[in-house]
Amino acid sequence: MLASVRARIIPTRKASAGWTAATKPLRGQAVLPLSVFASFYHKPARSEAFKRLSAEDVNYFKTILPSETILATPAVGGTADPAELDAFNADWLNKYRGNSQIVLRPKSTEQVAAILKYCSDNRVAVVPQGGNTGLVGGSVPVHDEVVLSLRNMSKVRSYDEISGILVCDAGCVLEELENYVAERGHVMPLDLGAKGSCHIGGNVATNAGGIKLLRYGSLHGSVLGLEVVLPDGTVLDNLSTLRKDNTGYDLKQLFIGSEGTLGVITGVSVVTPRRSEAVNVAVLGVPDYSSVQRAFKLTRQRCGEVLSAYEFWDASSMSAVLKHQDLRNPLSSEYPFYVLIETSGSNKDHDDEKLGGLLEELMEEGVVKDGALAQDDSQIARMWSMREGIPESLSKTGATYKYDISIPIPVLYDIVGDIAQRLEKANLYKPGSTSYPVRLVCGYGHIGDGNLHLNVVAERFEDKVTKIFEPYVYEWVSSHRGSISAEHGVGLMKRDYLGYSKSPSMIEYMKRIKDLFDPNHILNPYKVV
Ligand code: FAD
Ligand code: 2HG
Ligand code: ZN
Repeated sequence: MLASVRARIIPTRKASAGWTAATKPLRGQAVLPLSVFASFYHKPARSEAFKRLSAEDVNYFKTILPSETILATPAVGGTADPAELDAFNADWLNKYRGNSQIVLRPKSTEQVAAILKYCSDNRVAVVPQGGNTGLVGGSVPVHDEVVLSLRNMSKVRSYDEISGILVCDAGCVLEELENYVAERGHVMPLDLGAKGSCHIGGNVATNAGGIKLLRYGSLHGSVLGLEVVLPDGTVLDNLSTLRKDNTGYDLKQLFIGSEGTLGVITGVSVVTPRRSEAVNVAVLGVPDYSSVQRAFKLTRQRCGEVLSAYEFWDASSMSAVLKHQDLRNPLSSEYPFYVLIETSGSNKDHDDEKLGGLLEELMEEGVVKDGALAQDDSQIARMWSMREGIPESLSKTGATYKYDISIPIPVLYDIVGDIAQRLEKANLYKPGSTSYPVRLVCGYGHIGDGNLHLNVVAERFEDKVTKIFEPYVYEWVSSHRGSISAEHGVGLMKRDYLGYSKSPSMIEYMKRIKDLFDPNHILNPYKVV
């Protein structure tokens, strides 16, 4: 029999509109002091090619921007308390930390263009920032770069209810867009746990994947056009709303996933699919990883055209969620693995029959030990909160090391046990014990896309722990011809490891593209290439 769900839903996480909005909405974690960050990651030396900001530069910014959109500390002639900039200098993981003395929040594309032209002419380094939910240290300054926040550019420009094509500013928060299109019978083609804070511009800049990729594909397919300001102030107006356009090179593709290194995205045109009439979600208890795979194969066979998500997580991930979220296990006992299946179709009876049949078959074959089928929208939301609440729950457990890898599904989970063993051998971890530096090793992710999130939670970020995974994880991924970044990007974290997933000639051409768009290398320096 299928159990019912009684867990409580996590309240919707909303982004606040104030200056401190950058990292706070997702969790109430304090931003740590600068000294804590200094030792545990390799900070490239500051390039002396970049100008050190002075009051003169800030005075120039005052001529092109309204004063309320400039946050500058006394170090550069402003009046802001340096603590006000903490949320822009520290990333969501509290792992990377810059020392910027100024945040600019332009309200229009023209203002972005004027800022970038000045910065390029004067060799002032700039880091574009969206919701600051990135997980690879790409969204925060490394040293004293100007933070260019898109937070003030958050208007829907147009929406065509026939085609479902949305054109909006890059600073629109994903969840707000989701609500906007939902009222018109559509959905955004991507969804992720950070939706309450991340911006559509940040999503495009990172080519975010998330939980709907299995159904709607990547942003390389759903983004129809972009408006991008290049480092010299040129506005590339490629804000097309056409599904088909083969007039030469498709330049927008270069900016999708460019992580703020080639241009600042100011506008996005994206196609939004119709909302499905019938959505079903089930959470299953699975005895081992090979059954997770068998269940996936059968799910695709039985639910093919209505399958919209297939996610998994292990028992350690579940323990963190149950400890830190106001949620209860919908199943009657604990299992080594959990799978979440979502179907979205147009005929409820048809989908119910398909999913019900699949679940019975999975149970009969012993592939699945227990299952819970959501009975209404609030149970669906609670089940998703369980999966989406994993990163936040792990952050509440301690300092979280994250590896976001793509490799063939059959060996995807092996790395989790492998890393746990290496940590145990080094006397840094003992499962279930809290007296070791490492508290938890877990794996979860978008198994339908061949994407695992290996997370290791420790007391703190420190070299002796990092040394266990780096470069080991990257070597391991490379030996399986996988990707060292399936969806989170390269940022600062992986820039020295790019060679594990890209050939020297690919990296050389990436550098040439960077030189072409940003000859002075002012945009998001020290990151990606
Ligand atoms: P930021 O973090 O502010 O910036 C990310 C990068 O993009 C930086 O390099 C920045 O310079 C650049 N950038 C931002 N805005 C612009 C712009 N307008 N123009 C040019 N460059 C820009 N990621 C996934 O792929 N899938 C997931 O399922 C997922 N889930 C997550 C869940 C949680 C709880 C958290 C905290 C993060 C998750 N992420 C996920 C990572 C992150 O949310 C995404 O990478 C997201 O797309 C970043 O958007 P953002 O607006 O916060 O960008
Ligand atoms: C997810 O799928 C995100 O939940 C975050 O991509 C993954 O935190 C992570 O490792
Ligand atoms: Zn993910």
